[in-house]
This record gives sequence, structure tokens and C-alpha cells, in this order.
Amino acid sequence: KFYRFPKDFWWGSATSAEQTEGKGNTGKGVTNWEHWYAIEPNRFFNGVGPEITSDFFNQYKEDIRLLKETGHNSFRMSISWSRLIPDGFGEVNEAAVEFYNNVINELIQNNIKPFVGLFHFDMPYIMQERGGWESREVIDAYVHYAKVCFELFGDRVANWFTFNEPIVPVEGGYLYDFHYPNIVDFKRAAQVAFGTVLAHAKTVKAFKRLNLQSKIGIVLNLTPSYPRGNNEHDLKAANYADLFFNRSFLDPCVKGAYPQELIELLKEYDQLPVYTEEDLQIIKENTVQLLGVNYYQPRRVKAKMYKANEESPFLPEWFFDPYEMPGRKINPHRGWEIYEKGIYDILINLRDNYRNIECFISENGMGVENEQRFIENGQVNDHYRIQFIKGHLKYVHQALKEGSNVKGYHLWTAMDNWSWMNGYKNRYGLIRVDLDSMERSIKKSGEFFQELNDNNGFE
Ligand code: BGP
Repeated sequence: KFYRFPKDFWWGSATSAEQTEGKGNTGKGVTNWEHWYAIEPNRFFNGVGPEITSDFFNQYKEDIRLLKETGHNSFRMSISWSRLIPDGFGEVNEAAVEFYNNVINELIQNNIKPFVGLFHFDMPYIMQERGGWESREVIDAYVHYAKVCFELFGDRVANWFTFNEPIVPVEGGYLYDFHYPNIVDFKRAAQVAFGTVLAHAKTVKAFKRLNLQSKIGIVLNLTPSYPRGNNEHDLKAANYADLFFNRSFLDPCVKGAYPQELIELLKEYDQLPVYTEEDLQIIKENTVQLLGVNYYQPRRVKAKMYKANEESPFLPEWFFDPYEMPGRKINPHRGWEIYEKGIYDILINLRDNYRNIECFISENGMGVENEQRFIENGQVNDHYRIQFIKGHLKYVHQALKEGSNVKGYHLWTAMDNWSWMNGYKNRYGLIRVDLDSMERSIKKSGEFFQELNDNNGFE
């Protein structure tokens, strides 16, 4: 069977500034990651921080040539706030302007549509010190930074994105200890989450005023929550997980309002963030035009076996237990479940409950450890990645047939890059990066990707 995709389907991949650029000697300000690495290097896998990453800053020309060769017609990258405005809200760094101009122009010359994100986990440390997303001053500084980006690069960017997975810094930094400032405090987490949504909505507002041709969206990581069984208690548990981890961002960004159920719940436990009526109005009036969906794995839950200890810190886990479904398929490297149909369930949910918003798969991918063991005749033969991509694309195709408004598929990632806590442990790229020589080589999956674009589908 041949799976054919619509004409102009977006084939590409995603990257982020902090994970690919490397610091370079160009006046970039310090990010949370660089700060954390400087004070606690042992937290990072093999003690490797975000210094060099894949050196995109110096090698972007060669990399874009390889994007072309691997069938990209679109590509998502992010701008580093710390690089563009090193002190957060002041002077613009000309070296950064030149760099991003070069990259964007190079993409366009190669017929690759630039998709550009404004924030991919890389909070400027100076902004963190001023309170991060808990601070109104930081929110305004971010909106200013966004405007500078729109003015500088405007319509040369096909699609703009305010945030990548904004819930992850909330989880990592304020609940589960895997991002700086590694605090555990739900009420502050809720304030950070709210501050991000507000910063997002204010940015959409500023964007609309400019009347650009390009679109603005947000990228959310959606994790469908599946209950263990079809009984009231498990269903309730799954609903809680959905409220906390999906609808907390999806609803305000796409529907313009938080789920009433979530507000009631946080009120009951005295965890509601501080906000004004005016904030809610801004959120209401500035929903997105385009949604990027990052999908890696689902969340499986069951009813709580024991009531949460009221003395322990308040966490979403007060309302459900994780469920390790027997027989589920696990990627042994990253420990994440592989469940291809999840991508279909998300797209159908967006079709039915989120005004069938224009969307695309903005990240999906498979991290693999020690990938050099799959090198055959100088090339990584990553047949498992090709299977992974096909498995998910079949379900994207199915959703399309059933009326989903999905416009493309982007893999995480292009060139192997540095990952937040895991360094270079898991490789995700279509293109291998040799860390000693920094040389690039196209993997089997890169060739597959080229054919995918060429035929606009696969068998
Ligand atoms: C997503 C992030 C990416 C990327 C990816 C893979 O959540 O948007 O930045 O890192 O996950 O995850 P990891 O690198 O943790 O294996």
C-alpha cells in the first residue's frame, strides 16, 4: 500500500538554539542551562554541557545543504533570546542578527521554509534571577524580544512559534527537578505556567498588530492519557492527568480559556496562581492560528491506590497512579513507550474538540544509545528509525483521511544534538555528527526522508 500525502505537506525536522548552536565567541548572554552547568556540572550526563553542541553556529551552511539533501521543505529552529539580546531587554547583539539573517536567508535560498521558535527552554539567566515567568517584568521583556524578532525577520519566516513545550520548564524547574531552578512548589509552578501563557498571548497580540503574512502558533507536547480500564475511577484519573498535562496549555492557547474544572480543582487545594481579569481577556482574544504538536509517548494512568499523604507537597500525582500496561512497546534506550496510534488520537481530538485547528506534527522521534554500533560501510543503518517514522506516519495518514487539518510532519531532529540532561547519550538525527571531528554524515533514515519528500509518501 502506498501512503500518499497532500501536495505541499511539510516534511522537515526540528532543532533548538541551545541544543545545536554552541556558544561561539559572539557576546551571547548566559542562559539557565549554562549557569546550571557552571555550578553543577555533575548533574549533566558524562559532565557534558551546552558549550559546543553541534556547532550549528559555524556549520549552518553545510547543515542546510544536508537538510536539502535529506528532503526538507521546511525546518524548525529557535532563536536564542540570550544571543539576540544578551542582557535580556537592552541592546541587540549585531553578531546575532547577522547569524540569524544568514541562516534564514540560506534556508530560503534552498527552498526550505523557515519555522522559527522564540523560546525553547533557554531562559536567559538574568531573567531567571528577576523571577522568570513569575515576574511581570520578565513577561514584558519577552514580548519586547519577540517584537524585535518580528521586526528583524518578519515575513521571511513562514511560521513563528512563541514557545516550545512550555509545560516542560514548569515540570522540570518547579515540580520534578530536571530543569533549573529545580524547585518543588506547585503553587509557583502554576504561576510560572500562567505567566508563560500570558507571555504567549501578549506576543500573539503584538504579532497580530504587525499584519504580517506569516502565521503565529505555539508548540505543545501532547500526551494522550489512557486509563487502565473503562471504569469510573480509572477514567477519572485519566481526566485529571489530561487536565494537568494537556488542557492546562491547550485550552487557553486554542480555546482562549482554562478548563473550569482545572480552576475549581486548584481553588479547592489553594493552588491557584495570581491573575487579573485583564490577563484572562488577553488570553481570550489571542488564541493561535497554528498548533505544533510534539508527540513522543502517551501517559497511562490508573486510579490512585492510596490517598495522597496531605503532608507531602501537592503534585498532579495526588490524583492518579502511573499504569505500566503489560505488553506495551518500550524504546529500550530512552525508556519511553512507543505507541504510534497516540498520534492519531491527538489529531482526532484536535479535529473534534479544538475547532479542527491547523496543526502539524512538530516533533516526533526516537533516541538511540551507542548508535555507532549500527554503522555499516561508514553509514548509520538506522532501520529502527525508519520503522518508527513509518509507523507514526501511517496514523497521520489515517487522521488526514478522516478530516484532520494536519499540514506536516517534522522529525526530532536534523543533526544529532545535545540533549538537556542526557548530553549525547541518545542520538535522534537524520544526520550523524561525529563528536571528535564534528563531521556530518547522512544516516539511512536521512535517505529515507529524502525519498519520502520526493514521492510525497511511502510504501
Ligand atoms: C523534546 C524537546 C527537545 C528534545 C526532545 C528529545 O521534549 O522539545 O528539545 O530534546 O524532547 O528529548 P530528550 O532530548 O530529553 O531525549
